[in-house]
Amino acid sequence: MKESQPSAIFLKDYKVPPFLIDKTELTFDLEEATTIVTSRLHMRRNPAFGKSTAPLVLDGGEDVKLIGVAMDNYSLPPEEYRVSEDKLIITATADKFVLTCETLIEPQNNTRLEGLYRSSSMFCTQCEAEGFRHITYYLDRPDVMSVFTTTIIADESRYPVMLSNGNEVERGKTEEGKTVVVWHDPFPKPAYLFALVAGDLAVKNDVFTTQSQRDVKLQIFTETHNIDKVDYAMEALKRSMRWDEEAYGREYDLDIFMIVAVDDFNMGAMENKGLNIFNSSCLLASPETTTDDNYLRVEAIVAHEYFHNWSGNRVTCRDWFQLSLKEGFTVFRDQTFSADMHSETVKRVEDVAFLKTAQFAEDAGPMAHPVRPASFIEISNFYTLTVYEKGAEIVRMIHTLLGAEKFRAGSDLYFERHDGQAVTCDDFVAAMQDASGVDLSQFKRWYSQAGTPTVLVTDSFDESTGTYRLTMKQDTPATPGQPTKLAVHIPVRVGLLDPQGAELTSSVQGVDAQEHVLHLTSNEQDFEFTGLTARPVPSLLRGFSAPVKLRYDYSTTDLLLLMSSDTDGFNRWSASQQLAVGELNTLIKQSIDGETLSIDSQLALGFKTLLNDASLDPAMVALVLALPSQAYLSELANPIYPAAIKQARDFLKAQLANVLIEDFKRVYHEHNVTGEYQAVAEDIARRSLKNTALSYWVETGNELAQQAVLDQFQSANNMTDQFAALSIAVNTQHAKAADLLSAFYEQWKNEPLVVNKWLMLSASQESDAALTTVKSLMAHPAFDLKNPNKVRSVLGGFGQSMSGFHNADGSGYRFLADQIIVLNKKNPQIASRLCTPLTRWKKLQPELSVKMKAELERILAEDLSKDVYEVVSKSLA
Ligand code: B3K
Ligand code: ZN
Repeated sequence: MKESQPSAIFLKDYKVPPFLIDKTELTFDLEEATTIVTSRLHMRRNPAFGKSTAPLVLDGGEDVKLIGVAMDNYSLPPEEYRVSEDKLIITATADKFVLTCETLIEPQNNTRLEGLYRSSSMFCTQCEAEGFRHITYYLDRPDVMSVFTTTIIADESRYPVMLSNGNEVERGKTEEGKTVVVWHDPFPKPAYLFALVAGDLAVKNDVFTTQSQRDVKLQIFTETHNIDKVDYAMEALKRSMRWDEEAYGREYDLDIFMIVAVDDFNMGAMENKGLNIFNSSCLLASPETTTDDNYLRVEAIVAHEYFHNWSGNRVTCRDWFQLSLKEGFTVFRDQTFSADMHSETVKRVEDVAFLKTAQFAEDAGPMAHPVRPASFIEISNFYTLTVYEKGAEIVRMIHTLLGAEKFRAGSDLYFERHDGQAVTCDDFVAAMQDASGVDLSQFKRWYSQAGTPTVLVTDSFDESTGTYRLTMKQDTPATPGQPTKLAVHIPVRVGLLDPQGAELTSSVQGVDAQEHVLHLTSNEQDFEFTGLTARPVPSLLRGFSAPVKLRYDYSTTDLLLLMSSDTDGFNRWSASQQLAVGELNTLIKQSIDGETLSIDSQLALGFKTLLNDASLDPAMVALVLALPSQAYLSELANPIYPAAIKQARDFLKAQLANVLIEDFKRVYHEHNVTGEYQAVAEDIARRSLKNTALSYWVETGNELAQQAVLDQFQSANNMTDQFAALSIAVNTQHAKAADLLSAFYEQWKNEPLVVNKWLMLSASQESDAALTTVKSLMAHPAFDLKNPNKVRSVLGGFGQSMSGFHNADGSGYRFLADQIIVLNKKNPQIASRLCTPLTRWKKLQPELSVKMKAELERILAEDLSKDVYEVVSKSLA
């Protein structure tokens, strides 16, 4: 352990920067072993800071070597500045000056993948949040916005493509014959949006004509062998540009928009101004190599990064505590875009299922934090589901409270008021409030309180007056550092059904409607619905109108009614999930108690109706048929018994399969999609139902079904069907599963993105030999510890498995901890992310919990990066 541990920084300590940088001129001289960066920073003291003689303190990483520093062309002698581990401090400065810094970096040794680094043969950058300081000394904070001019000098034969933000303004040669390219970005931006790429890349060109009839040049760059896989992303980009004009009135502002795909990237993609950089897994797509889910992911991420041009770049964050200002809003925007492109209900179900599984778990664990955190040790740890997904739910609730029109007025006001500024979540809410006249003062607590509120609902019906009353109680659990909570403003969308499933009109506070938005603002509140003749069945929290855990004691009959009749598609799904969770919890308890599992499943009734209703969207039917995941059941459980969860889920799936075998078989055949592959909603829906039906049919052990899996694997003309067949074979321990896995690898070994899928599936197999498998995967030629996608596939996949990771002897935990210790030095961000499954130790069954905790303690005893230290120390606190 280090002698002094990293310390936290606090939102309450925010101060405006003492200096500003009006212009930033950067020159990169790119060589194979070293890169020399020369910066000329046009600086002045910040009038908003007040009169001061404070020294100039610039941020820089350990990996930046200072060659020289000059102020207004006066070269500073060593006694006039000081270099510490992460700062350059210059004691005496004028009020206005040009600071020149020359630094040396080694991109080829940069395994953290922050700052300037190499991926394959190219140079690329990742600067958010604090990567720019690994390039040169700077005021690396988002409220310092500067106009950048970037000069790239490189050998053109190796790096014919040299890109940075903005427009290319000059091109020439040095005396030694190297090529010089100059880029200028007219929009002031923080350093986190800086980007540079140099490499031997192929390009696909296109043009987008904006609503004001300006032509924007669009370019997507990849390594040559991948350029045939960017057509879908290009179309998605054009759809996004049009959508942002129509839905938000936001037009693109530069004359060129570029995207570059790189193989080594810590996350999905990055919204650098005019030059987005993408993990190739989030950009490349072809029918043979990409599944439907991945197609939709490409579209959503292309849209997300593009939308940041306004929500993030034109209006950015004042400090990193405000991260959700841009991320929550942009996730909401990309979710709405995807809903508009495909099915609104399907998209909502998928997003909510993810939120309830992963974000709720985070919000209930040791890393729980508010959407606007009050403190952090390492900001990279706060690119979380809470900041992104719960942040998007907050924006969605504002949309619900204001209505579409006023929400748009609020967003227009926000962009108009703050264009070119670095602002806060409070500024966003203020714009929404000012434009709409809706009071959001209590609502703002959603930004500052961590934890998922529970809403407990009870009801009563007064026959004499025809009045139905809902009583709602809200409670937000204690979270680290926040023992007590205040009531939040929760919008609850509610409809009422009669016992036959027909939608009822009722009156709430004089308003007659079939659906009402109730405002739960107190700890306990009553809502009265009048004008009813019989006790209704309530359809609560329609569309998941707030990120809460809603508890209402539905009977099985009620749930079956909602499942078949609710006009709200989301709540039909939600009812099916509640029914399934109830049955699974009964089975989990039987398993824990050592009883023989048995259940008279009512779910089968609901499933049968769905499988025989041709009027339904097959994608929705598939979502209803998908039983709650092991991860979601783990989130609900306390304590978690992994083996019991797995056993219960397998048992129920097999039982449903046997009861409904004929329906699954028929639906499988009926939903085959013939003809050329298209990633369109209708075909995606059919494939998803077909493959879900196959997964059940195979559970029965039926020979025809076993054969259908093999046939589909062999004859599929697209990755969705082929990979579905493979996954089903693996997950059902098909006799030929191992053969198919080998055949799949042989077929695709030259397609790294497909190999990643193979690694993930192989690593997450449920088997007692899982650990041996994972060890052999890490020794496989396809594996590379330096590539985040491969690490995520193997170690992330392993962390999801029930039998392998949670092996009773603790060997799964020990293995993961060993890998985290190795990666902690190489790539702290990735190492820190891998800790997530270990942070759940307090919720595990006692025998496993102690073993997991011991591994966290073992990690903590190491010399740790800030990233890993924060997660592990908070988990043990
Ligand atoms: N803004 C980036 C995420 C940067 C993560 C830095 N550790 C991608 C996105 O949310 O669009
Ligand atoms: Zn984002």
